[in-house]
Amino acid sequence: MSYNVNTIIANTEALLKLRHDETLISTTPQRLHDCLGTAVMMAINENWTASKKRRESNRKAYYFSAEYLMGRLVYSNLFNLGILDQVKAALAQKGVNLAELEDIEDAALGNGGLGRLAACFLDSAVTCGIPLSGYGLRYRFGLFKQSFDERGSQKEEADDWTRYGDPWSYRRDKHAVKVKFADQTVIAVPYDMPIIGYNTDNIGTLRLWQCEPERELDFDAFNAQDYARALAEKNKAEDITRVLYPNDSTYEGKQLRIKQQYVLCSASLQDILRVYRSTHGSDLSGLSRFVAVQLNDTHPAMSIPELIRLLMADGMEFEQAFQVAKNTFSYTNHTVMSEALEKWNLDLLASVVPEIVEIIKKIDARCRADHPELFIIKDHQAHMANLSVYVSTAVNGVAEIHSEILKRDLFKDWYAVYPKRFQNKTNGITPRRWLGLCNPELTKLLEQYVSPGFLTRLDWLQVLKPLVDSEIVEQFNQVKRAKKEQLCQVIAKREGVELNPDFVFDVQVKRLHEYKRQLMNALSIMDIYLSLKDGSLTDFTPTVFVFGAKSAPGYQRAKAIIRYINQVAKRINNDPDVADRMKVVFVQNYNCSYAEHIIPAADISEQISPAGTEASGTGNMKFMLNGAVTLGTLDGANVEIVEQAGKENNYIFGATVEELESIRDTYDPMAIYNADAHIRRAVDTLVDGTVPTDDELKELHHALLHGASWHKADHYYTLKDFASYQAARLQANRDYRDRQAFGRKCLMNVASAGKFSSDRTIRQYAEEIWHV
Ligand code: 26Q
Repeated sequence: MSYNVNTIIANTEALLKLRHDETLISTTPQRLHDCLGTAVMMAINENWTASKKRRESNRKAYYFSAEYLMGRLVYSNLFNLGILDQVKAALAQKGVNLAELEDIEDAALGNGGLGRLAACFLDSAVTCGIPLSGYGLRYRFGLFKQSFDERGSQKEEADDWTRYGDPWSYRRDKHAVKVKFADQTVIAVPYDMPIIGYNTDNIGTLRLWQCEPERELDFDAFNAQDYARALAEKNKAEDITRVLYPNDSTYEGKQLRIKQQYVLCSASLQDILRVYRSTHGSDLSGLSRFVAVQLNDTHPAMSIPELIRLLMADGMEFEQAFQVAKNTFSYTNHTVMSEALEKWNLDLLASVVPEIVEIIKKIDARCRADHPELFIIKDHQAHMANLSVYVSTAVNGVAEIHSEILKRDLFKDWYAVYPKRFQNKTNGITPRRWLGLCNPELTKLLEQYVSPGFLTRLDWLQVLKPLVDSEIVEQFNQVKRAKKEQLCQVIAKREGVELNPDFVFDVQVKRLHEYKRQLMNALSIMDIYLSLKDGSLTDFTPTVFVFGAKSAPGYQRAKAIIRYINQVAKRINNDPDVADRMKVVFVQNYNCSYAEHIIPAADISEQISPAGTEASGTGNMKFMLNGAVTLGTLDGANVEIVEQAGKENNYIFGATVEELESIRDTYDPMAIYNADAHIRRAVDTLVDGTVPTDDELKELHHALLHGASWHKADHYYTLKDFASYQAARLQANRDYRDRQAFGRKCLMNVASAGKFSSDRTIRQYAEEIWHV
């Protein structure tokens, strides 16, 4: 492998001339991106074709996911090809700054953790040479763009991510397939994205389906001058893949969502069967010997009845089709929260995909016959998680504690019958994007102590542990300082807030949800602020508190929390009394690319969900790898992070799962509120005019104070964990001042992050589930 940078630059220039009659200098960042991307696609073309050829007749795994949060591809692709610095230098010579491409939009075809995990897995699989292809949906609009208005309320805007072109995918008309619904038939057209591995000629494929009408225009209606009707069919088809559902924690029983899911399932399976037949012949009974399909949560679970339907249409009996499906699919669960578990009303489902309902009923009957205590259908609803457990080879959670909770709680009855089916696959992150690309400074430092090449052998980082001395810590602290300066510039430009890089950077970035407890963080900040004001808190290291989060547009409580935090920020940032000691900034439109700036600059990583609620978390791993300490609960992968890095190098607080379970019915937040003046003072700022209040903030206040049994109440134990959170947070804040000791903790985290490479995760899937 060696890619010729001169050829890529020359082709970029030729394309700019051909398409726009422009030069590198005269063009826009968007057009430069489009042409540079195309030139890279030309360069990898041969390798891509060869990679597909090599895999043709072998056993393969397929990742089915409704979401892929790819982020910005230009830098990561150049980085993985090993030519980022050369391209940068070559362009610089011609007077062009590659940093201009910071304006290019992310491919945000995902909400958060689950979608980003899918993207990290593709990077790891191709880098490790594991035969894995992705199937998904090509939404016309990705996750909305977020801004805040004067009041600090979230505003959403459509994410027209392909407006200036999408050089990173090719339309493959010849593999388009038909997908039939009760009321319409559409064409699903695949767009293929190359997945460029790191330091390898191997190139994988992400195939994304886009819905189009069978015919572009209804000419009868057109000729009758009924233009609206003439276009109606086209719109109705395109509507299906028009927009990503911006919800990441509560499922919505919407017909359009069923159609999205069914297109993903049906089109992908038709495609897999086409390839299978072309290499293995028309007998589909051996399918599962060559095909393993991983379901990324239940969003693609209709694949199970759809495969059975396709096999039966091919002449197979139900029982045999059932066995083939069972041996083909495996299912990953990403949440234990009941409101996120998909349950489809059978009438609604039948109004869209009637044949699928018939097959689900057969599966339910088979299940109930064998195991009267188990069910797929209950109260006229299809439980997609149960379906996925029943018809699969393996079921896994995404962190040890989560996988245990699945066995003990959510799938207790299933575990009793199928104990061997249940596995754990602790999540991971790709070290290429989340260290090599976003933190070249730290990567370079680490290369001096760990052999170069550690980005594909992340466990090598542990050789650092005995080497950590005052000199390395000093070098690490300098890198951290540089990353903070860079972030300060980004934030000044985008948010108009000036920050001091000498401050502690305390960061919580993730989707906004009550269970993630951004509100607890904000109340704690309020308590710190008021304690600085009244002089009771003197031993405090100046701190910037950074938030980044999108709320689902219809999630009113989450939106109220955003507004409150923005009001808190405004109040604190405008108070000259504390200007030298604290700042609060809630960045707008937090996304993958913003994360790449923020995470390397963090000192403290906030991972503060109540134990048992966050399935894994993956942001926690990104912070760890970039040398932040975790301020967190014993939840999700935090448990394994401190297991690897040591409790002494992190700040763990709060109740354990067992403790929370034991107080579930007796939790009395009012008693805590009455007993603690600090909590009272902080919580009351929601309603007492410290910041502008409103009905929704009053409702939040009410909810915090009423026990978990009341329906409008805090199920997330905010007040329960508050005191221990505040103590741990202030401890970390004081410890920071010993720059050597704190830097050492950070580096011990870096050295312990090897386990959290998605290379390790994907190898475990390959060996323990897919057998590829
Ligand atoms: C479902 C039905 C209808 C509309 C939307 C949805 C939907 C979409 C996305 C439901 C859930 C999601 C996303 C869930 C998610 O991101 N879960 C996170 O997955 C990560 C990767 O495993 C974990 O690290 C996180 O703990 C988990 O919250």
